[in-house]
Amino acid sequence: MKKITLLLIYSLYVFAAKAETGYDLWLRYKPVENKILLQSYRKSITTIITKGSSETMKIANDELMNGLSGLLQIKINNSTAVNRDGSVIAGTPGSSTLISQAGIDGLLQKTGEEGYIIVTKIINGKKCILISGNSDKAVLYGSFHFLRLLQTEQSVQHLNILSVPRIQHRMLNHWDNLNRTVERGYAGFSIWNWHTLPGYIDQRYIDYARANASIGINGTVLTNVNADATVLTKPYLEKVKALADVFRPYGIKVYLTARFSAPMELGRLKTADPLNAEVQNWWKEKVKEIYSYIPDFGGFLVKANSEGQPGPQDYHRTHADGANMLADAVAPFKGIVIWRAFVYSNENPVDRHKQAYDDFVPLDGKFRTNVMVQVKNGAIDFMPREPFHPLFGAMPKTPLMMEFQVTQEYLGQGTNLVFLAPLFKETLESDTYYKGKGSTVAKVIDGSLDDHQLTGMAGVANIGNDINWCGHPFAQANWYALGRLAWDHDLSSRQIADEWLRMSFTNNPAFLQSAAKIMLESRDIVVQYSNPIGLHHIMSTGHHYGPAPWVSNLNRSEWNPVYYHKADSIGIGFNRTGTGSNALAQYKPEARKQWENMNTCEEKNLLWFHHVPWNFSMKSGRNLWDELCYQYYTGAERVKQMQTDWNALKPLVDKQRFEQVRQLLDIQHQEAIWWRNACLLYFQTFSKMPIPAQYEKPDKTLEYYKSLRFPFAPGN
Ligand code: BDP
Repeated sequence: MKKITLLLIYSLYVFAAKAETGYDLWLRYKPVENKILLQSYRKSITTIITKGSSETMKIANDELMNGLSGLLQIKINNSTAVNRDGSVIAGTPGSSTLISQAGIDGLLQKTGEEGYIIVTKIINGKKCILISGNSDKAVLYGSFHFLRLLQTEQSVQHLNILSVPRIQHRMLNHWDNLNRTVERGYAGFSIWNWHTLPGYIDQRYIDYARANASIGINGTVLTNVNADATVLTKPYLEKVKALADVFRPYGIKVYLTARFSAPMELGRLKTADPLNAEVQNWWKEKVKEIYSYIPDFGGFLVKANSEGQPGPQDYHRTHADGANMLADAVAPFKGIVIWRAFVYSNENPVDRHKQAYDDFVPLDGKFRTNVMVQVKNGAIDFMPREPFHPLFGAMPKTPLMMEFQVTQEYLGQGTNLVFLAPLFKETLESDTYYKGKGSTVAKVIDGSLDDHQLTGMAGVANIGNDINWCGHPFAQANWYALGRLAWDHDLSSRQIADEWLRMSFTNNPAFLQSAAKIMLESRDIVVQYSNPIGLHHIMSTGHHYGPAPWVSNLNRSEWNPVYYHKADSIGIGFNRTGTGSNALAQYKPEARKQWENMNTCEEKNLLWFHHVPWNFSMKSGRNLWDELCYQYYTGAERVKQMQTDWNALKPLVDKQRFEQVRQLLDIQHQEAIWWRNACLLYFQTFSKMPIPAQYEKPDKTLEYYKSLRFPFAPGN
């Protein structure tokens, strides 16, 4: 009896001691918890045979060795020949005769450059597992997939996996400045320490590359879209080269943001006009210089003529003129240009929702073949909920790249637990109807609808130098989700949440059930307590932290929240129908149908498209005002439920991460109440209707909420 108690105390002690910082992300390789599975894994996996001498293959080998010895808690040996059951053979047909003679040529014809297979085969009479593809990088991807099978406790008995990425360019966009601040970053400072580069290679750069490779990310834009031309100077290119050299064996290419006026700022030219020969030449020379440092440089990401950035329109040229000039410069080196469609102008009185479409649709067919136009998921700006951007399906001749925001600028920043896969999926699964039913946004961006080979998906990174990379322990899941969906947009949010939880915490079924529920509901919850029923952009201005629907004094009209909600004595919402801005006309008639009639419009987007009377009768039977109250109160209440659910998981989570999430959920609950109270008190000044009696009344005044200031809010 005494012995059992001691054992129990001992195991509790060990558990408590294993506080985790989160630095290891989803690559922890903790011992397999399920003892029966562990035994079967140990039988199925005994030896590793990796073939090929490249750095990439060495990385794959080390990952398999480290991963398997961590997971299986036995010594795994490297070997060169198959002489026992359980050999894991990793390599390409070019590097390994074991692979080239294994009868898998047919399969490898289907995997392209980056796809891979993981199959069970009998070789020399022994049961083996083959991880193979047509490049070393593909083998590395396959190795991470194989490890994931064990991390998530899948069987490895009869493997028959073939996996090919749906999207060619799977990228992170860092909005990192050269002074190490991160625009819209909530996880500390930039991980790029420009000052100590190129001499000092932080272990983090390597770990970053490894984490990205594990989820198939193959490109990274190192610098902010609000670009600084300094990064194109020699000393900085030497630093960029150092990073590119670290990332290359992990299959990751480096890209930079190009400041359009760089020829003037660095080259002392009088103009940056893209049709000017001297300007064109300056870029050609600059590009040559870049490739002399980084022979596989990916290309440029450009924000032009948007929010004060310079661009071709400064010279009365089009976005295509600007993009093509850069495209011609990088084309000889096989580089690409990613030109952003996030443009709007305060001189243009047209609904901001419509401006990018108006600017870009006439340019369809005018871009060089190495240009992609990068479009945000929605037409306004990464809102908690947005209808899909009308450009998807409207530029069939141009490869459109998806831009999601992984950093939570508008979804609770660093303090809220919000899993973004449901948001990403909502956009990807939206039907544009542009080639009939089933013309989803996913099929536009994966090139399948218009037969584009050049395809891409990017996420604005949420990574900083915080010990756990992303600030909120659950924010790592959004980095993970971006990579997984860029590889395969058919994966469900549940599957991604489940994988990430198993690898980042535990395979314990009780934990998984409850934690997955928290994650999967979290995005709906943040919408409910911040921007329900299609409200948008009512965050505080500048830093975007918290609510400020009352702001109306900024000189750019579309930077004022009142521009978006248009509350008045009659109702609330932005009329984007034919009697209003008619942004709806930018969608195909069948897509429009779900929104155009106020009485049948899907309610989650109602106030996005309609100015709706306060007494309008909603599907619930409540009038609009009461429904607004219901949504705000329910959202805040559901955060309480998240807290209760999380607290119940205490015995199953290490102390450090349990406490971090617990405290952050407390903050989130306070913030949800702040959103609820501030918005309802403010909108009530228009509706003049009471908050229904069953709800507890706000304990502070509207004046109090209006007086709040956050001069040092992060990310600004
Ligand atoms: C907005 C951000 C701003 C970015 C801009 C962009 O508030 O910081 O520069 O998007 O995407 O959401 O260019």
